[in-house]
Amino acid sequence: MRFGDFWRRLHVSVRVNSRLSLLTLITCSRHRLSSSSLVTCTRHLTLLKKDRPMDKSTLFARLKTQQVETPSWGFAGSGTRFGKFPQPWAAVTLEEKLADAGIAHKHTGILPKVALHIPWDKPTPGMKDWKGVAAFARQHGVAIGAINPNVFQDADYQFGSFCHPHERVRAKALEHHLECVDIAKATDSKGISLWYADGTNYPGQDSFRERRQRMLASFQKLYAALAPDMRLLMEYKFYEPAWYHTDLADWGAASLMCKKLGPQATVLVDTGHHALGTNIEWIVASLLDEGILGGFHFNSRKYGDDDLTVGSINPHELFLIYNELVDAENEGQATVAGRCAGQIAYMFDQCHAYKNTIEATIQSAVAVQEAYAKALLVDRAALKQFRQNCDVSGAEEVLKEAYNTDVRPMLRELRESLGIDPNPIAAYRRSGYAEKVTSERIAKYGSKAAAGGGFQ
Ligand SMILES: [Mn+2]
Repeated sequence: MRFGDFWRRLHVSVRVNSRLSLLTLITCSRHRLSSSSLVTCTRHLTLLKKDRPMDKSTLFARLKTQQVETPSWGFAGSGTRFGKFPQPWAAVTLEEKLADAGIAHKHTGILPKVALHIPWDKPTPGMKDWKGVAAFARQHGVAIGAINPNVFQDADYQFGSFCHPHERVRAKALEHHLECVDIAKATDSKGISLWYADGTNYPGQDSFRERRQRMLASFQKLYAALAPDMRLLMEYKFYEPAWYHTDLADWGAASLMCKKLGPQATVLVDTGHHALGTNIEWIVASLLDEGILGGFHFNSRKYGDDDLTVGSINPHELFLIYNELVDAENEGQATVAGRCAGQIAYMFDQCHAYKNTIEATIQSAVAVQEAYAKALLVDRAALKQFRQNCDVSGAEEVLKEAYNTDVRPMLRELRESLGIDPNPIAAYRRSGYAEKVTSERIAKYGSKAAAGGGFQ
């Protein structure tokens, strides 16, 4: 290190520590804190300067438990509601999607499962059947995750699926769901992930209550077909494609439905499915407290259900969501929230119309690792003490300290300990996989690979 650099760093260090000391002293004196609070203030200051609240081996052990499912459709071509764009590297067949998912897992170590979408995904002739699909996935180092029924594209579903006024359409939707349960059994998947486009577009179009009752009756038949170790992951979304009302619009509607069904029915939070400004971390905390949070679809959004790369728009929100999850995880088996947090199915749900699909998936994996690592670094004892003392700025500073920690060196070390390149994107680019599959797929499909994707 050059002498000038040393003094610049020292100056920054002194300035930062002085500012924090001053803030803490002001906070402590303003609120006339008790001696125990002062101890906490001092401890917090000490933590800011030295060790983190969690020791390294515990931290690494926790980080090694993190797993997220990738969506098969995230490796396919994509576009917008206005058009689909050629992406010559995009996977078309299920074989190609699973192979790509295996590569994303190889470079990150945290993406061991792939969620399927039926009927977008189907066994290729070489796979023969669904057991063959699971075997093929295993050859690529991944397993089959949640099975997603699709009851929003067939013309029969124009006016709904489980909520449709006609019994014939509801029966058709149920039959498709039951087929998905069979696929889950054949592929050793434990989750049926549900999203409905059901809703109305104009006042008076249909009866809200009758639609709700039709939906519940259909769910009850589906629930009865589940294996004992399977779960329903019920997603909600407040609008789109229906513009007047949506039958499962929010976490309250989904929770009420799940409570009527039983413990195998849980709510899935898709981070892109809320009105702008909604406090998602509060929803997460509430669902944890009820023991009914079953899964996540992570993605980023700026305006609507944008399905952008995780962490690209508001990484602080992602951190605050993970902060609630870690808080519950730390309670272990002792509480409803702790038990709930231990069983959550984490998934991405995003489309990549403008990026290389595998690179965007790797970026998402890194984003959730960073958010989880930062949440693990929150000094929960200090946070509790500040909260107890109604010390608002003190509590906020605890979160800021964790959020502003550069966890990238720690994650690079974690990856090296797992035998993974510390920089996954660079390693993926060096591997030549993108060039290889691009030339293979152009040869197979032409330069305009078929685009898939959709809303979910
Ligand atoms: Mn989703």
